[in-house]
Amino acid sequence: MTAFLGLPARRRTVILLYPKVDHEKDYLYFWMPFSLLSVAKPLIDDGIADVVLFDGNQNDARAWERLLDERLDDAVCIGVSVMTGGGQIAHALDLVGRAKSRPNCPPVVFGGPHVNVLAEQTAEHELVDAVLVGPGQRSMPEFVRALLGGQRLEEVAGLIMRRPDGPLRGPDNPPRTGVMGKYPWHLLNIADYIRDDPTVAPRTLNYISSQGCVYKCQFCYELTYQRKYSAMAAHDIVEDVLELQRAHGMSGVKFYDADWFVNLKRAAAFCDEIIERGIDLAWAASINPNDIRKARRSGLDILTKIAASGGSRLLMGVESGSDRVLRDVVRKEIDREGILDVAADIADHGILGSYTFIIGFPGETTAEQDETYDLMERLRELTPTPETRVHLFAPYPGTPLYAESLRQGFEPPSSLEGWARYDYYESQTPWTSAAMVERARSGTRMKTRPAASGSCP
Ligand code: B12
Repeated sequence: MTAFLGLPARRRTVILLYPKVDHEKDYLYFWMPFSLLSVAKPLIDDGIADVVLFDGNQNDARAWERLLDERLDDAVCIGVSVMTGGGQIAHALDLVGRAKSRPNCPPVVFGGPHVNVLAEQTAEHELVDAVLVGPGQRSMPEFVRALLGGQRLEEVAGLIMRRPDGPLRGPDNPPRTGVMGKYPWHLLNIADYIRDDPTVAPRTLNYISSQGCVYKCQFCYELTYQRKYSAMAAHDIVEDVLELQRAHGMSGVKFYDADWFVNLKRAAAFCDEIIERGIDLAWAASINPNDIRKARRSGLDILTKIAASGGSRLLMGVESGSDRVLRDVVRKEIDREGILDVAADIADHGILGSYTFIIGFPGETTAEQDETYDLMERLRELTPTPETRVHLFAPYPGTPLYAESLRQGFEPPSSLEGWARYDYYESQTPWTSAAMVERARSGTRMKTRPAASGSCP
């Protein structure tokens, strides 16, 4: 049916590739690639394949060539994770090109946030044999089974594959992810990822305990999850945290969920269990300001629980200081006064607020930008002094503000190669001037160790 099927049955290894992310010079916070840990887990748990995981943030191209020397003969496929921006696509194409130049290269399948929004365009690239749209927990085992002859390719959820007579498409891959947690840590050298994070603890690791988000921020990729939310139970997170403590001496955990507090009962149960079991842990997580207001409305004193259980920092996208932008452009479901109120509450509990802003929304006026910088100053009057980080608005495909940006004259790349050059640190829109970029950079003030230039979201 296709050249892929009929791979020698002895091939039993899936190579997973997380390409390097280019960041500020000497950026330290490269964290474990949970995208691929999530994809690897069912392959291993269900005995479908052995997995090797190559993290380009920890290993260079020579290490990749060595891995190919050793494992390519045995590989059933190479799975690549890419997000838009950050140079990942360029690194992916370089490393996949090296694999493809070898005669024994198996099919290469791309997945991840970029694929989830620009699947067709990605699938057109000559180095890409197939793409899998959506969460990989379900699609990747099906794809590997199909390559090994146990399933038909057209049954693989989320599949798009180029063929001479038009693309082959599998059924939709639903956005709810299901399985999470108890990640296959043995695929990584965990010690390489432990960071001395001044806002959390000297031995901090990252962790993902949920996927999806229920809010509607108009610039955000999470909308592609269609507001479907999957999350681990509180007790399972605690058990995983304890395992990382026991095995690796981890003293702090930084949750990188899109919004760790979507399920407030889960958040409260996590805090309670940490307190009741006397677990010595510092932790940080992402939060939407409305989560705190929801907790208040239901009589849940979530901030006290967070502080009492070692929660040291809350990361919150504030986005703008202008009520018009918050309401009409971002749809943040909160106004400037509401944000100040929530931020004051966070500070009053002794928790470090880390607030991110976006400058350069389509249609945003200079006066509205001034309001954003003014809000930053107001927030910095709080104690403990919050961190602030300013991002330049970059239109990300698949979001409502991307469509709006096109209407206002933004010209997007038209190929995977074009997206490979999409640099999020530089202005991407015709309405963002060099002066705006300079001013945005001066708004970022983060707490980093002296040795660590570069700041961490
Ligand atoms: C950690 C993180 C980073 C880390 C990098 C990761 C690392 N290991 O070091 C850092 C901090 C470096 C980073 C940087 C950036 N990031 Co980032 N990051 C994240 C974050 C917070 C978590 C990623 C994660 O682990 N998710 C959990 C996993 C399980 O989900 P996942 O990655 O989506 O993977 C699932 C599916 O996509 C799919 N899948 C993924 N890979 C593969 C591969 C195959 C083969 C298959 C089949 C399936 C598959 O299956 C997985 C399981 O369901 C996400 C937001 C989020 N919570 O997801 C943003 C996110 C991925 N980042 C994003 C972006 C845009 C960036 C930046 C480019 C810009 C920015 N705004 O921050 C920068 C790069 C800076 C630069 N130099 O330009 C966007 C991507 C949007 C897009 N269209 O691609 C996200 C989604 C945030 C957002 N809401 O906008 N990031």
